[in-house]
Amino acid sequence: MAETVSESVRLETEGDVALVIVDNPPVNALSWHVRQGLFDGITQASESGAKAIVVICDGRTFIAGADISEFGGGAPQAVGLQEVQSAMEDAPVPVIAAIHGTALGGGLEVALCAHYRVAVSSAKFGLPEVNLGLLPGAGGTQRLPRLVGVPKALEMMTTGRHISSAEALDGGLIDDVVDGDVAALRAAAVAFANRAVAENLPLLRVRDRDDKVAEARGDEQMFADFRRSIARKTRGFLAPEYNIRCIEAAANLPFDEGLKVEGKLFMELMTGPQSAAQRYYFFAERAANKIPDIAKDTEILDIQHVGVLGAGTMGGGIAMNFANVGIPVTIVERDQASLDKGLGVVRKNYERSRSTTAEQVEERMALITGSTDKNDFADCDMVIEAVFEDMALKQSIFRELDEICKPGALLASNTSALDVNEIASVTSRPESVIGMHFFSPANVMKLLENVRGDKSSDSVVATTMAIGKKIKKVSVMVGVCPGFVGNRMLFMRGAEAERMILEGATPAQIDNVLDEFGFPMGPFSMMDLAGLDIGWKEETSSSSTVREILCENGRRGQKNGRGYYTYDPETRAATPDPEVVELIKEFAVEQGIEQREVSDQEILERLLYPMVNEGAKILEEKIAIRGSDIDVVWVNGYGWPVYRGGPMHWADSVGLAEIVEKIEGYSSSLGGKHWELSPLLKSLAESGGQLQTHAS
Ligand code: T1G
Ligand code: NAD
Repeated sequence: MAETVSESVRLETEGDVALVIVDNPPVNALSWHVRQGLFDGITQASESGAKAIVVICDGRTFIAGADISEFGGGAPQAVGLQEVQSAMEDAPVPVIAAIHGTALGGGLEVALCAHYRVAVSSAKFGLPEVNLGLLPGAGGTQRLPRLVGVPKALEMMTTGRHISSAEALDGGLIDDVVDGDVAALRAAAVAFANRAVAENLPLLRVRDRDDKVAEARGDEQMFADFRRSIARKTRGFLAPEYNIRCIEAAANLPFDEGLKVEGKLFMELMTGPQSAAQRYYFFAERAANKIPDIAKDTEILDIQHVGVLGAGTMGGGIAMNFANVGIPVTIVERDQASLDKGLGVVRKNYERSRSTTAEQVEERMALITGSTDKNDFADCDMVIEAVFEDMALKQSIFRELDEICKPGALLASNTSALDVNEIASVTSRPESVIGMHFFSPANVMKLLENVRGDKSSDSVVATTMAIGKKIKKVSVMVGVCPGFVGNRMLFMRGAEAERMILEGATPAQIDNVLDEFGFPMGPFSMMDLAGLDIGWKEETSSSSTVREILCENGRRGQKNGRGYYTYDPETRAATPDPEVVELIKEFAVEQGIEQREVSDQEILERLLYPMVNEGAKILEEKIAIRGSDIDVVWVNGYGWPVYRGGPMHWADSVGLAEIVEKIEGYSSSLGGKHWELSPLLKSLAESGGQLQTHAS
């Protein structure tokens, strides 16, 4: 017989065992009523004469953490997590945590306060707070290393990685694993509880364990080595270092002292801009999945066989995404040589990947069938075109696909900037045509910019979002305009970058400004990586741009070791090249442009404010559904540092009034379309509105 304790927690009994059951969909987050219910439930069960207590959850997962949506405040007063945890740890009878789905963050911290942990074999465990710019603030930094040891705790807490049940059992995090579903878990946990009573097993409090942390006590070298090993990957992020400091405290201080260190560092992060940005971004990525005018029950096409046209830079990577999730792919090239080259690159990429076993390489290669005949697309459910960026070529291709492909097949173009409506207009089924803009390397980059045509059907729109999730991409739906969202804003940044090198800033100076800001690389390193000669033809070159002049001087970028930078043939390290600065200076003189000192602050404003302005125009034109979608595009597709939230969130944090004033200044001093102020930006600045929450 169940007894309700709070709106999301109930008590049940099975013999001598009391079960405290949490039911707070979708992920049993530790909302105030869950904490209150857990505390009241554990207390009641402890006083009920029950000989043991099992904490278990309904739904798809054990507690997946604190309720992030409550961090902004406003939730009703309720007991804190520490009260819940003390009630569990200090209970007079064995407390067993029964885990399925994902025990994450505060959820794992609750489980660490049980005396024993039992899980289903499919369960996952993690302290991913670092991905929210935080650290585990409910004792996890002190209890996890006491169970799994310092090295594992360091790795888990600075990566946020979810580990499997097998790894958790092996590492001492859990005590038993059972195959099956929640019902099997409940039975196993009750049996474990009864055995604990029968065998009078000790009430093990993790906080009392010391052996695992003692191994690292005073071992400064180990911590220094670990810091060095993650320095490059965590550059600019505060939270990883704060997590390490807490684990150092766990190794070197008594439990309660360590808990104080954790509490202090947690609040520093919680009240700082980085975590605010990363928590905003957590919900932004989930919001991007939702297309307001597409009904939840819209038909999703069943994609069992995919076709990819073109096995060049993009085609090969696109095919890998589908093979990686077990979907057969037919990839078609214009001739055998191009096909062999493309498939060769795919195999090499698989063989190079550390996460792919030799057996998996063969499995995935077996799912990719090469051909030079487009008729082999006849029974594909979806075809993605990735041939040269040329409208006439793409239109002739779509005319052919319209003939070849079965009715209802989804026809997508990977164009990076061309008009998807124009491509669709040459077919008899524009409702089946849409843009699916992957990013290079397509098997690595997480972003998928889906480009909705005027006639793309609801089912085609919903299917591209669903298939994006299936191939583990972060999908964002955007409208048709030149360059869509990402490239369109990038063009504005590029225009100012090219202007400033003529005014006296060097390519290295400009790249360093973005490097400091947190981007993986600046515009000039990016151009060198992509190749300076993309779209360049020697016979028509006329020294009319810096890029043409560099190409005319034999500079192609990284591919020939000379571009805006010179590259070490062994290490690929880039060195600023005074010859390039000289070439730019000469061209500036020819253009009558006087060179001057350009400050880093001016460079930052002139690179990022035009992007913000263009983002606002994109919202005005309803090309993006909401401001936060623009941030998801930039974080996942263009390396915008997530601890700054994205260009819209960042602009709001700088202050829109400040940015409007600067844009008006640059517009009158520099001119150019990209400095024409967006009316939306102006009105939001005046009304105190925000870009990140603006829904178009
Ligand atoms: N709080 C509030 N809402 C949450 C949530 C959370 N912790 N986790 C998920 N949701 C919502 C999410 O917004 C979405 O809502 C729905 O649940 C499904 O999520 C004290 C301080 C669990 C692996 O970082 O990693 O504990 O969009 O689409 O792909 O130390 O969600 O449907 O309206 O992601 O199946 C630590 C965060 C918190 C885990 C499921 N915990 N969540 O993935 O579904 S900080 C985390 C996830 C903390 C303590 C600290 C994933 C998931 P909507 P979803 P999914
Ligand atoms: P690429 O030149 O590397 O590859 C294009 C491939 O298409 C070549 O292998 C070519 O042989 C093949 N091809 C050309 N005509 C064909 C035909 N009629 N039938 C079959 N195959 C044919 O180009 P890419 O970089 O892979 O770009 C492909 C598309 O993806 C373009 O629209 C581009 O704008 C877009 N895109 C490129 C990038 C990038 O970073 N390279 C990123 C996103 C989108």
